[in-house]
Amino acid sequence: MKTKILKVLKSTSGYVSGQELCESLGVSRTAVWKVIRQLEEDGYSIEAVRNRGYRLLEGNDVFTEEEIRSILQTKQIGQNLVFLDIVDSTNNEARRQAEQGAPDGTLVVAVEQNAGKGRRGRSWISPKGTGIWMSMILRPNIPPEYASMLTLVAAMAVESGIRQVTGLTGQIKWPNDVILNDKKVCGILTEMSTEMERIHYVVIGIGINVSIREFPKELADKATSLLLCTGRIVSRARLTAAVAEAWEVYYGRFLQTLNLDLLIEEYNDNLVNRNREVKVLAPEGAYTGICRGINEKGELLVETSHDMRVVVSGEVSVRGIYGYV
Ligand code: BT5
Repeated sequence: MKTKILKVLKSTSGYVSGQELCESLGVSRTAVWKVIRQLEEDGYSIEAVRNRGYRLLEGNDVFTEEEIRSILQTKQIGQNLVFLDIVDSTNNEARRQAEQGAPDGTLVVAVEQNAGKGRRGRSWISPKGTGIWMSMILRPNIPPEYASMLTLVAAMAVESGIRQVTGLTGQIKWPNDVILNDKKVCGILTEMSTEMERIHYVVIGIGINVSIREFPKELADKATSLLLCTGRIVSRARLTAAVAEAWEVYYGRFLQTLNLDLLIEEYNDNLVNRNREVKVLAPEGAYTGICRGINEKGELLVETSHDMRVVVSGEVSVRGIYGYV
């Protein structure tokens, strides 16, 4: 019945009265209403107006396993798709699945995380139904020290996915943030398990704020969402697919050279703060310099008044002089 009601709503541009639906399906008004509620829970926006009926609004954000599968056009990422309503952290789940032998390219997606993680023990807020909280499992045959470059590749894929789906051009804040309107719309967390000098698996966690309307006070001036930037509801399923597809393109280029040679120019074009003054917060002390872009290993070059410093991700934060970016 759900599919039938959905079909009627999709094929009608105006309102469909509850009465019509009841008669054509031979069910009660309450039954119809219940299905409408289920469709809304799936992510369809349905307007209900007294004496006129129901109308399907555009800009739906249906986020189900079937919806993602029906859009995804990747060779590998998400071919094994793990879709969860709620999880502690998709990175944790991906690690558990990887330990159980989940294949290269497995994608773990959740509607909600109740213990989303940032780097260095920080937390990532991931409210239900308002973002893409996902992790990819990769099993690349590369030395462990190359893995930090994958975070940069993922940031490029996210920026490209957002651009394709919304038309907005984002920027990348080295090493793991994607920025829109000078605020963070996406964060990336790369974790790995190594054995000897080999990578056992890498998990790349991606959090994209899609329809968060309001952030906690302490994040309000540095976090944003696609809804806040576009005023529109963006389809999480389409964006998930677009990011996964873009990932395969950029990752393919990375694998050709095992460095960022083929990506560096595009990366630096999108790098926030390029040729501007930045403050580097390193464990041995803070210093300022002009950000000159990344090198082929994904390290950030910062020119101080004395020399060119090479900043390696890890314990370092880079800030603009005036605030978050
Ligand atoms: C990150 O850490 O930016 C990595 C975030 C990775 C999240 C994804 S979601 C799917 C997967 N599963 C996980 O458990 N994690 C990954 P970091 O650079 O350390 O930034 C964390 C900081 O960003 C926090 O301390 C807050 O200040 C801020 N923050 C928290 N939630 C945010 C949000 N939703 N949007 C923007 N900023 C946020």
